[in-house]
Amino acid sequence: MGSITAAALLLATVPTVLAVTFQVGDTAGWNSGVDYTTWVSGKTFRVGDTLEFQYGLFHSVAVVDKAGFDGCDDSGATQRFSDGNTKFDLTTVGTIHFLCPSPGHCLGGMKLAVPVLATAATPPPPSSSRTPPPSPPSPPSSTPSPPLSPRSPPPYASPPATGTPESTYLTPTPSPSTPNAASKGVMSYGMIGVTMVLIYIWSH
Ligand SMILES: [Cu+2]
Repeated sequence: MGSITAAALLLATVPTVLAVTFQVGDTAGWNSGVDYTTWVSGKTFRVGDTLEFQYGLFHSVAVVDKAGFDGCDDSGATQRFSDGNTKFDLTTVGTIHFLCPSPGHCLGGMKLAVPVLATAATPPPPSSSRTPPPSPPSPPSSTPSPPLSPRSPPPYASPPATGTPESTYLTPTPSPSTPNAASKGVMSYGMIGVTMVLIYIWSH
């Protein structure tokens, strides 16, 4: 997937992805006999998320401070709910404390401390660190240049296959150097190769 597409998808889905509704206690709900410390552990709560408390007539929800939480004292509760299905929006960073004010319930463990983190950081700029990787250094070109000065008899010293071998042997003519004629050079190399082959054959 291209980075632009991924970024667009991410941006398009941020609002729905980040808002999570937590069912407090999962299927057990807000109830006695549930270990809410265990329920909280491993979960990440952020501003914008929602806690949903579902509970029966014998329970309710009180928002307290840490002292109230520790001492199971709801006298200083800042909010109370008893509708049986309380959706509590997490709006501030920090730990928020709940307890059930029914007598003995908090002491029995019906208390909940939720650490709320800030909203997930805004997605990083899509193309900030997307510089292409450095191209590997090209290997040094090590094509050996062919020898420029022929050390064999010139092309015309080599007759076609029908010629007499003696003439080839006996009339080595110095090579007229023609350094600037590329086509002549190619032809010369070809002819030199043929000549050397012929010399090899004839001398054996
Ligand atoms: Cu209760």
